[in-house]
Amino acid sequence: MSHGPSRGRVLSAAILLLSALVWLPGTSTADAPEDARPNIVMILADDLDTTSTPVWQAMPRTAALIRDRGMEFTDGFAPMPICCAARASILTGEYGHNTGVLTNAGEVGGFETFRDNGNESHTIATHLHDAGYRTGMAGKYLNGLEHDPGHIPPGWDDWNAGVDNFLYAGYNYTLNENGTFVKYGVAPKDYQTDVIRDKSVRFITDAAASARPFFWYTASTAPHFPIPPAPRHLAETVPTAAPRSPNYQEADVSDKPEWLIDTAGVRAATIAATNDVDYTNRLGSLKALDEMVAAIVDTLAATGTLDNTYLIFTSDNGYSLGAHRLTQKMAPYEESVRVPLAIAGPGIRRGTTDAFALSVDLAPTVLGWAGIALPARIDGRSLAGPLAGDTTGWRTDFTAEYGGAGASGRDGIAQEQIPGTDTPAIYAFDMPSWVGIRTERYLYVRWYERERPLAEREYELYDLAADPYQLTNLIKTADGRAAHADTVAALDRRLRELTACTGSSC
Ligand SMILES: [Ca+2]
Ligand SMILES: [Ca+2]
Repeated sequence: MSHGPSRGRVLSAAILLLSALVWLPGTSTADAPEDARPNIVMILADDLDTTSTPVWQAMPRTAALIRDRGMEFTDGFAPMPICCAARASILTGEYGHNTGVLTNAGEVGGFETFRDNGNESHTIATHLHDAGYRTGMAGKYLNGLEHDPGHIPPGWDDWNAGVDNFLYAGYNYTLNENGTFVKYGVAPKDYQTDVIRDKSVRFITDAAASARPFFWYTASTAPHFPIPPAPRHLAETVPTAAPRSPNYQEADVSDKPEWLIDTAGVRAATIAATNDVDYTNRLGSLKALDEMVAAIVDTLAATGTLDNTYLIFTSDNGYSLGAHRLTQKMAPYEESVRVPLAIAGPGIRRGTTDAFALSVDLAPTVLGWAGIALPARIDGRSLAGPLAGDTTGWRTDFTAEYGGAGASGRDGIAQEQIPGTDTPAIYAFDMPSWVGIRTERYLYVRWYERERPLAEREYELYDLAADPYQLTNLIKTADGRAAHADTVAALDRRLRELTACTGSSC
């Protein structure tokens, strides 16, 4: 037995209307309001520098859809300028000296160190998930996940992490898709950034249809070596020489620390042979990344969620395209530590700011948007002030740290090369550990932090007002040290504070 559906609907509507008229506001639990908390999409590039690479020209859609709709941080920094350490800080809002992750592998690096130190219990994902967010990711998690490819950290509802280093090649990689290993091949449709794009579109489409707010973390390895351009972009990717800035293949490195002096020749030869090819590939691979950003924004718009979604575009760390005879990252110099950062979303001003924004600030910013009280252990601070145009009392310095195992070590960047390329020559590109402090005027660095006793370390000081390309270390000589003794003493004091900081003391 049944009655007519239209009659049923009329009856339901009448009951709802009656309820609204009779019930007092706030007494109804039968019809819970939709969760109005904002959605958050974090788009991470890999090794995308902003010092030498013209990021926004290379990514015009990202410029139009995120930068021009929001705030660009012209002083965005990665204080732990290597993939795993940087990502650890993004996920937790903590410095490397607190996550215990200062490089990609070894006792102070890698996924296993991150997990074994207990960091996975308090990430951006667990905080949001515990607060009711639907969370998901696709792409690169942390270097070393290949050692436990079945691992799915807490806090993620939708997990699509690369579990081998073929991810960097763009093809032939395997993703752990919520517990199922899915192998991708070499067809154009398998191109990594496009696969991650499609997973982004699917997650956002599904999540937008549910009542819960969502957090999506997308981490293609573009433009990290050696990902090629997508097949459709190969023809238009013409050989392009990397920019020759004043510090490109720095002629006189006698002011630099010992490891750089010792390896300057082989480094310069490598850059001469590979740098422009690398740069060309990087620009080509950014095209698909740019299209992914557009696809994400299109999907947000199509699902009616764009106006209530925060979009973050940034990179884990920068990259040296021949500056100081360096390739890769890890260095305390501008090319390694500067990253692009643009954020758009509800209430955010349009424009630019030169407030120092750090990767440790992303987690507290996101938690703030979600209305989650900041845990005391978080070292970064919410960017809400600068995003609203208010930089009153904002930080004027920060510490940076790297914990690699030095030129002869097997830790560091070698661990993130694709299988078959981990030759001894590549280990030579690693560098010793360091800690540094960056103020608005100075960069002060202490080298060999983990390799040598304090009395045997080496130091650098650059006056960025006079020497923005960091060509002259002011304290290489005894005369220089005497002339800058007061400056060094003050920076050294502050460095000691910051390298031991935790929570609000950062
Ligand atoms: Ca990276
Ligand atoms: Ca020099």
